[in-house]
Amino acid sequence: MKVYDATSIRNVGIVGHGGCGKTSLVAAMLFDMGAVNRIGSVDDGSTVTDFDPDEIERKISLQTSLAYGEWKKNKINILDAPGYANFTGEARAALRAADAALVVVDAVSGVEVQTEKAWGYAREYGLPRIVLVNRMDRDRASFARTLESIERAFGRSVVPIALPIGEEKDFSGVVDLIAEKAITSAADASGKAQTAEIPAALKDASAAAREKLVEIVAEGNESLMEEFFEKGTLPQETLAKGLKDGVAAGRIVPVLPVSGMRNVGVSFLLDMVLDLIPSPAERGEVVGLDPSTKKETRRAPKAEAPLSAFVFKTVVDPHAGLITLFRVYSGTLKSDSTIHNITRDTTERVGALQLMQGKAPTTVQEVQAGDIGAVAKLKETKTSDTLGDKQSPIVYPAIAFPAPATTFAIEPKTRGDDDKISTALRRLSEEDPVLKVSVDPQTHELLLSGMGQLHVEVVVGRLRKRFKVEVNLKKPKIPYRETVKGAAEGHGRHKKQTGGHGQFGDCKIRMKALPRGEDFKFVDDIFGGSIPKNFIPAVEKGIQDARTRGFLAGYPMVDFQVELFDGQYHDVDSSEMSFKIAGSLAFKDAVAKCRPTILEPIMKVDITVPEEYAGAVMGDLSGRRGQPQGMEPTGTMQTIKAQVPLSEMLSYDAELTSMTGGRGSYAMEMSHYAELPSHLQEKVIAASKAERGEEKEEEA
Ligand SMILES: Nc1nc2c(ncn2[C@@H]2O[C@H](COP(=O)(O)OP(=O)(O)OP(=O)(O)O)[C@@H](O)[C@H]2O)c(=O)[nH]1
Ligand SMILES: [Mg+2]
Repeated sequence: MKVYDATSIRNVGIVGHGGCGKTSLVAAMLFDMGAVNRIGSVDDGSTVTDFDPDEIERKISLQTSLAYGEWKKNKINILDAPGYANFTGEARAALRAADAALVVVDAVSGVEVQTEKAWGYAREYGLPRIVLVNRMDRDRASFARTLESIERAFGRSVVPIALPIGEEKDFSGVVDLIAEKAITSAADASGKAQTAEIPAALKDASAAAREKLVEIVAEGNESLMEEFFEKGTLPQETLAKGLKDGVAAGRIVPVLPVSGMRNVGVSFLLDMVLDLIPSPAERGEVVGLDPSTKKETRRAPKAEAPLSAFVFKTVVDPHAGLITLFRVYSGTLKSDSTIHNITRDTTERVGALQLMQGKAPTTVQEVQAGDIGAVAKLKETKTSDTLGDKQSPIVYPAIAFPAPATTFAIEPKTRGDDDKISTALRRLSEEDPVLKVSVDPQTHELLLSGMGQLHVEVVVGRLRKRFKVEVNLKKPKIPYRETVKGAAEGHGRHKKQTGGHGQFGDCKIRMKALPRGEDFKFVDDIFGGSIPKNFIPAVEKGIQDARTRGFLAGYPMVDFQVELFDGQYHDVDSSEMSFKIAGSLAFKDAVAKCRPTILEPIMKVDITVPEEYAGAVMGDLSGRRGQPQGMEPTGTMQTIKAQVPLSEMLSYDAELTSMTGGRGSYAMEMSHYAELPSHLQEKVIAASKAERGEEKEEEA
């Protein structure tokens, strides 16, 4: 395998809305580059980059995968990211390792929710972009209409660099506006594209489109502007150079039509990847932090520089174990070497280095600055770690993964499988940093949180297939809490006279509500020794124990204060146990007079939907006791902000999908606790009684 240096590599991330044809397009790119000998198809499960059994079964991408090929002596590394909202974390990881984003838009649907998300990520990472209007061969495909939708969403920076020759089933080639020629797909099976004269019917439209392109390119550059005014146009070389600079600066985003499945426009796309996207060398120095001084430091993308590499993904392979995918930013990573994990300050042994063509590895001796590679069996390295040279350390910023929005309680179908599940989930969350596994401290349920129902279901499938454990998913129990609204005194007296030693403890407390979030405060206000000092902690302990068991429905009681102000004791019969019991009796006595109530968790929710659904989503939220907090336009979408009780959001993912035809997404995080409306309190109390009754039966 040839080693490529930083001047002859392009790293592109392919992103866009779910199902817009990214993986099929990658299949065609690989075919045109000669990396595979037939075009893989998503529908029959034969693509290079959708290789996971779940991907093949569901016919969608679930994780970012790598592929590469050689085009005109350069290596093109492709990161094929999933498009579905449930896997946006993967798209972020893909773009983190890329030098440019190919943003794919469907020629029928135009810009969609995840197109805008992907665009936003690419901007955030400062990546040059090319927009591909894909699936041009479909019925009702329209380049002009799709372009309008792209301009509406992304503004005037987008400009076509090619026009389609024919549309729908007649889509047969593209007009290259830079070189002013036609590139048509081959009629034979070779797949080799042919160049030709621009068809007469497209001459005028092409001339007009080229003029627009020339104007936009000249706009950003004074000397080009002068040349443009002088000659009325720009020659091909000048135009190409100006365009490349504009793309690198993010000032211009070229648009071109393509069909991955029919392999039309793909060789032109590969040319444009080479011509317009900066190589790692051209992207220049990369910025990170010196781990000891925390100061900004830089690395040149040169093979001779000290090593630095960033881990953008880890994959669990059934045979090879954990595989680490990395991008080398500087220096050269060599097979069979020892390197440093700078993030964790540990040493790692590197075995055989590999290049990944989907799931198929090719062993290489080294991976140079600018290139992307893989290595199996690193011990401690995780996603977002920086690997490098201990003597000249640098750390690159971690990938900011989105917070999971949907939580399920998970339990084994077979009793006793709990440990197996925990171990398996830990492994799976190493591979998928968006996944969160936790145990609710209050309800003790094992919780699995993901971006949405689909994400969690995929994880459940992996538990079954890879780890042979079957689980049930349930709606998680709501961690309700209890509190009091008033102030009152309470008295607790524990007295028993059975045979020899008696038991005696007596205490009086004042209880009052505290502001939300203050939890619990205990004040010792005993004067004159009515309870001896050594028994006072026992009273507090008794109250602490009682409050965790709650009063109304068994939920922990919070946000109140207890002052212990009086009591009685007996020289012989008093004990810690007696005062603990007295404390809990006083607690119950006081709570009953203090207007106890139930609190529920309220979530902060951001829902992003196309404008036309905003009204319906708002209406639906009010049915969920939601309180709108405002609306913000984001591109052609609206982001609705609201506070909604957690109990109303348990199956929101599925409901939002059906409400918006899969065009909405949402994020959710804990906001605060608020009082549960009284008509719902009765239900919660009844449910908890029923459940505790069942538990007692089970115990008996
Ligand atoms: N007509 C037509 N169909 C296509 C084309 N490209 C892909 N498809 C079909 O569109 C569907 C989705 O294609 P994929 O390549 O999986 O799309 P994707 O963008 O990778 O999907 P995700 O990764 O799951 O977001 C499949 O049924 C493909 O056969 C195309 O150029 N023309
Ligand atoms: Mg895909």
